[in-house]
Amino acid sequence: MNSRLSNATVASLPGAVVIPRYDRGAVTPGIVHLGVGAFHRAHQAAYVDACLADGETGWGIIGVSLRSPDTRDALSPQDGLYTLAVRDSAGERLQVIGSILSLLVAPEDPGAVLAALTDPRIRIVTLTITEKAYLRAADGSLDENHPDIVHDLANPGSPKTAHGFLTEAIARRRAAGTPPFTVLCCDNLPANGATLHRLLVEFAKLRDARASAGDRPLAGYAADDVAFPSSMVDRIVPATTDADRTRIAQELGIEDAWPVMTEPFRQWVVEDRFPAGRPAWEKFGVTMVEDVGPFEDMKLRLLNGAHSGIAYLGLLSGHATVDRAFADPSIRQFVDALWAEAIPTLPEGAGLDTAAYTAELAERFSNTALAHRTAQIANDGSQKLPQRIIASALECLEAGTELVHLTLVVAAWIEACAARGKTLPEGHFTDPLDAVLTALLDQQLPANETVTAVFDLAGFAKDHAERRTLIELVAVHLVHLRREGPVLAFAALGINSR
Ligand code: CS2
Repeated sequence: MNSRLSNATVASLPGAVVIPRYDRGAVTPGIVHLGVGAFHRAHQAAYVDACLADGETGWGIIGVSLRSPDTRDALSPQDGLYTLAVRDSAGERLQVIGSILSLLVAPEDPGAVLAALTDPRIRIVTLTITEKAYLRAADGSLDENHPDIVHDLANPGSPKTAHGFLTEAIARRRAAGTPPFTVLCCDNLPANGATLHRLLVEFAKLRDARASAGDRPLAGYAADDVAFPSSMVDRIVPATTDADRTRIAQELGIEDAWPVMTEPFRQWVVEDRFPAGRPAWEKFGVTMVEDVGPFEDMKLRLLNGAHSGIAYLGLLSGHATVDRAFADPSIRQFVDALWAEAIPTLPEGAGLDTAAYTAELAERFSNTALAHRTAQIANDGSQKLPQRIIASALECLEAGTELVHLTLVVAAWIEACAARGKTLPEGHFTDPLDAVLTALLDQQLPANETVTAVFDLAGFAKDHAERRTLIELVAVHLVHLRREGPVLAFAALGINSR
């Protein structure tokens, strides 16, 4: 039986499943995407699929995994096809996405990735590699001592990092007289395009410093001649479970090794700066703007900030999923108060409708069909909290507005980290700082000393005038959490757990 999703079987799927109606064989690659995980496949790949269905042929995607072969192993036998399952209480809608033409695994064959990146048909490189893969040091600059950066500087022809791949490809394209591609960052970082651009130029400078006499310096070219627009991406994408795979296979009548689950909502706001062209994304709901900043801040601080609060306080309260945690009256009240605290930090006059936005978020967080795990969001807190929580907290302190709720999220992160291997399973979530964090938390220092040391390790509020005040506010919550858990921390905020 030909029982796997592929070009050969896609046409035989049940009529309710939406399938690519365009000629995939006529589509040529125009985009290389680094980090071809579930988020990319539920978001950008779906927008590009809509453009291809509309008749564009030059914007197929080559998906690259920077680390694991899992996505390639699942999707290559399926000709890059996979099912997107859009779920809410009304049910599940299935669509097969056809925009990913081929998949590469960087550690297996970095040369093939560089060949794709230097192909003149590639005009855009997009990234969803997660916050930690930008390899920032505690002060936000490029972590020059990271072993992968050291490796990439010594071995430019076989890089491991996004910085190494992009810089080498930019150099090769310039040498070949090929115009540069546009680099579009799609990770949850503030000013994500500018941030990546700055880090990449820092990397190029380090490369230039090691180059032989006669080599053309690259940093100035990367700084001035390559466009790095920013973008705000949004769609909630829980990790696929085996139960999802089984259910989708039953609905399709054939196997899909890696379907992707998501919600109906999606949003993409993109700075419109693509010197080498782009798909007509605006036809399919993408908002093309001059300045993404206000949208990014609103999303990071209201959606992602609340998500982190729900994740850590949810874990400490025994809730495994976002919808369960959000149905807990104490957490719900807390999130409303968190939003009220963060909203005044958002830019005024940018036309943001925060009331409508948070009302919609409340509905999205209540989606019981998603089963979005709190432990999934809890990963990598040291990389996420600066832009989600610390930035707004510092602005509250500067402005002299109320600050008591944002600080509880930081304390809850610390306490949830300490709870692993005790009241939470060992390794329930992970963080790039785990080795040093765990050693510190095992010492069980007083709350104030613990928070100070965590801030040092993670670089939170580094060199900021309000750093000490912020630490003290976080420590008060940590005392409560240690003593009696979220119940006492909430009670101190006037939130009564029933
Ligand atoms: C979440 C995000 O895992 C997390 O940290 O907050 O992945 C969130 O679901 C997306 O940013 C939604 O667009």
